[in-house]
Amino acid sequence: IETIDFHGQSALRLVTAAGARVIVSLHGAQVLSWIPPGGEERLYLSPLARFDGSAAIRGGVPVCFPQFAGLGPLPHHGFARTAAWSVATERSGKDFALVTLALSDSDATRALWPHPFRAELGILIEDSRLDLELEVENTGSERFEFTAALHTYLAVREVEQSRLEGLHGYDYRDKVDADRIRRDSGDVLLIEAETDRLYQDVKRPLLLREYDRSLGINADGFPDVVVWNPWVERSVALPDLPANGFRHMLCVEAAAAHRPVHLGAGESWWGRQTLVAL
Ligand code: TA6
Repeated sequence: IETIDFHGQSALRLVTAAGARVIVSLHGAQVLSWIPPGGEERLYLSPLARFDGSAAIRGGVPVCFPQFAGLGPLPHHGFARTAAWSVATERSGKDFALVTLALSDSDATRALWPHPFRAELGILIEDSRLDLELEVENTGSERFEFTAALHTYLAVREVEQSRLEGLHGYDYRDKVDADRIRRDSGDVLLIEAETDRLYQDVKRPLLLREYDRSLGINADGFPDVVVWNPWVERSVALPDLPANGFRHMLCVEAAAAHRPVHLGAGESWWGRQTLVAL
């Protein structure tokens, strides 16, 4: 585990003896690269991503907290992804590397959201697995609620040739169709148009299949799954995504968004997302 400069930002690089590697920026606790043993990048990071702190970084795994998307009055996806996190713990062994980053309330967070809290993101690589665990503790004396997500940008060779399995039969809220509730009826989800869906209470694992590789997507504590691809027109509206960027990414997000999480004084919650390169 070493500290590096990544596009002008302070970041940590984790490496295991088997050759797995991760880069995580302290800006937003955002994982920006994950290469399992074998050498292929499995997260999408936009070549036009901005690293000057003026915006969230387009790609990797933004941490959405304490608000998912526009579900409340806070900035889109909350403030955790644009905050400076600090290193809480670092551990590594023969086969694994683990860091935990932490964010607590400050004048800046309380100006937006008046609650004392401590959030931690644990990042673990072991063999072909990446585990991200978000823990939130209510360190104040009053109850609060939040929504959250790990907004994972998966790298795909060609999104139209990718198949996402495991969502069959689940209800989702369709943001590209006036937030209508629909039920997924296909055996696999194919991305052939703008897609922005919040699937509710999904049993995992999911499987993302490409013609020559697959990815297992598991989660615990995050009941919901968001699937997002901006497709052609919406990509044009995103200045930090190249025109053909949408072809090489698919967001499959672990979320607690359909129902907010309620935390009483002193209580904590955690949710974990596990990716396994296959
Ligand atoms: O999680 C899906 C989503 O909320 C989409 O609606 C889309 O706007 C995306 O996230 C990206 O949001 P951002 O604020 O990073 O541009």
